[in-house]
Amino acid sequence: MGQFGIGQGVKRFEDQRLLRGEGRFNDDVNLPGQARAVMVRSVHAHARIRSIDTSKAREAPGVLAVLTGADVAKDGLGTMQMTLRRKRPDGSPMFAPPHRGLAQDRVRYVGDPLAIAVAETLAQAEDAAELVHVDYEPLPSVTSTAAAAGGPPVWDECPDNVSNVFEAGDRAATDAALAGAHRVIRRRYVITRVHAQYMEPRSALGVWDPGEDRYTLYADVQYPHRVRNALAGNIFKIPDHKIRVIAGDVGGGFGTKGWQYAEHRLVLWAARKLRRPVKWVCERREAIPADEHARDNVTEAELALDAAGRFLGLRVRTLANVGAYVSSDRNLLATFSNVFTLVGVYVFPAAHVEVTSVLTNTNSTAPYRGAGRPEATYVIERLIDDAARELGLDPVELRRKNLIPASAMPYRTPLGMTYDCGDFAKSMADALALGDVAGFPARREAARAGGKLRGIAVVNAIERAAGAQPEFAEIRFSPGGSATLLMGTKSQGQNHETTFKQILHERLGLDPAEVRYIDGDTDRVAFGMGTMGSRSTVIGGTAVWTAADKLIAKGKKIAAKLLEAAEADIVFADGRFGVAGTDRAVAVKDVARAAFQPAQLPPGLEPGFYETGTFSPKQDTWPNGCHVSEVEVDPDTGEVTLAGYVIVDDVGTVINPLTLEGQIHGGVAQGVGQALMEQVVYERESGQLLTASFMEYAMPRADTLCDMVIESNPVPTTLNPLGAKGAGEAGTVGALPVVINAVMSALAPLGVRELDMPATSERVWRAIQDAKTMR
Ligand code: MCN
Repeated sequence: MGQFGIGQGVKRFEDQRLLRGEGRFNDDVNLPGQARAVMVRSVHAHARIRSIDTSKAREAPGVLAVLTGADVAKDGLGTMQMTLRRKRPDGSPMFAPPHRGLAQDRVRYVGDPLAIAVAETLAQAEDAAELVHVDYEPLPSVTSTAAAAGGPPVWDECPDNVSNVFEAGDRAATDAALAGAHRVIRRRYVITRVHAQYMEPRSALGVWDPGEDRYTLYADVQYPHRVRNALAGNIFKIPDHKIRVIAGDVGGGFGTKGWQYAEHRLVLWAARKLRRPVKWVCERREAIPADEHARDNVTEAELALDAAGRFLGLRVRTLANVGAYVSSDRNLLATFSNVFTLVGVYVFPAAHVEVTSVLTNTNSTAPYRGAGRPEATYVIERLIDDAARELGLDPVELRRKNLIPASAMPYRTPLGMTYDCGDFAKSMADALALGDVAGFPARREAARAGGKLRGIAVVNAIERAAGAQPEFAEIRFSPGGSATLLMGTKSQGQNHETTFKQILHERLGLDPAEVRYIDGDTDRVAFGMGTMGSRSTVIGGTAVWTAADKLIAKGKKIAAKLLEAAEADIVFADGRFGVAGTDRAVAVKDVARAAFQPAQLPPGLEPGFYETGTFSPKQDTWPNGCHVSEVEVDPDTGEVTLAGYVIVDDVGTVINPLTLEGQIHGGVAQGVGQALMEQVVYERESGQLLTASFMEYAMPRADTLCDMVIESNPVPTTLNPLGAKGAGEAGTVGALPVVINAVMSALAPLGVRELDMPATSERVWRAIQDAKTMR
């Protein structure tokens, strides 16, 4: 409706503030009397702590406190709680050791926090941290996923380093399908470890108010309410109203700005001890050692086909690296929750997947844009291309033959998921046309004439988004008639203010410029689960819709009185309550004002004009899409250049095509980054982190990407009144496989059969040289 309604390409309202440098990021918050904290982190991958000598540090100028794991233990700080009930292969309970905030007897990865130095100034805290002397006894370590089981134990209590095993699908049916198949294609794929590299490194500012005996944490987190609940219930063991968490503007989160970082509890704890605010800000070079990492798995996959090229079964065995600690359920999310999309958009009579989560001397892994879906899509889509190559089939034909038809919706997959709707064949057909796939051979020839190898790939992606967890919205009118929208989700760059104001405008007709937007404050917003799993638009947006519906219902009663008409004759449209068939109407603002004046109200109606909405969907939505990409490879240097990228996606009803495009762009960039260059690398022998700074950790830049053509093939879902599906991760899910498949397509004529990400020029060049010597 109108220029701001659903479906309009509205420019982001928040940009006015952000582009002028008037945002309020966490580091912009500074409080009187604030002290600065610096973390002391392990320099070893694995070591026993013989002793920690803080005496010199404590005597250094300006130092207020130097605290260690022994202090944490003395004060009885708790740990996060796990609710997942996984098992180890022998049936014993999952081994999921939590982090205690500061390591107490052993450090288990490079960067493991073991002390915190607090001083008057940052420089003084840094100096003090350097004076903390740790007497380490180095121990053997293991950082490699493939070598974890059987490597040196990260925890003595878990000698084989296997934390837990997760299974889905039908093992016997899949074994039978593979045994009876015409052909079985077997491959091993490695998905690298990456870091989210948000623009705003993490930070935390802790405050303790002795008058109220209450904590306030300012932090750039994705789920303020759940951070509060965890800190209150698990760490400090106090009622949750004793803690307030405030997240202002957040410069990116991508899944790994989650909820159990040690620094959150440590700054609050130190603030109470010192009776003054304590602030910690992560240095850019500290980020990779300090933050949760992502992905990192090794998969053996088997695809069974009949003689006609129909898929019969899929068997997948994955080793997933969870790092040294499993501090909350979310550390396991990416390892299991989305293996369910391993069968992709294809008909599979049988499938079985087993994920073994292994402990290593590395940072914990956590959900990161896509959280398991890019990994799952990578496996199935690479396997299909590899099968096509091995069997001499056209990869697009092979896909088309096995697609789940739109007529089969809702479709239950052998991994137990029900896709509610989608038209995969149309998305693929549209993408093939947009990407001029038919014209590829000519482009390949032209590239060859210029000494380049050109490759193409077509990939279908599907993801699970916006699952069954509640979300909250409140629409609050003042007696003066102005409106405030309060949301339980937290924007980290996903333009929530714009999106939710559009939905509010669509339903209540309010001018976005006249609506105040609030999120990220547990004192002001009653409830929230937060932003992850591309859930905010679907669930938060429906909560807005629900609250608006309640206001419309109440408004009709008030308007009936104001317009001297029967309630049944009142209709609401375009922000006005009117009497049907007449031009008599009142604006929602006027109804809101009247709602605070008892004399204006029908008898018995409660004054006030504010309503909440809490929506909990019954099941996930299934955003999907087709990605087509082309690359050119320089055979002399191995350099890969992205030459074309087309996406046709189905996120159901599009709320805002402009911001959606931004989300897809960003998501693709993250997928391309991982496919071509990003990687956290540890030295095998020592377990040392080799990629702690941007000198070693390569990030994609503008010239890494190419123009993208993005079109929609929306199939609205009936699972929510908006018809929307999640979108925030869609770009990444398809980008990872399509880029590597395109590189493989370019290299295949040279005989290159295997290549793991990242497709750096060195790796590609080596693959070309190896293929030459094999011939
Ligand atoms: N949208 C739309 N129509 C839809 C769905 C979404 O127009 N049917 C648009 C809206 O503009 C909406 C945005 O896409 O605001 C994202 O919506 P949604 O899919 O609901 O995702 P969330 O808001 O829940 O964001 C989470 C998602 C995830 S899980 C990661 S990781 C991620 C991502 O969003 N992290 C991001 N995008 C990010 N973008 C930025 N800038 N920073 C991050 O940290």
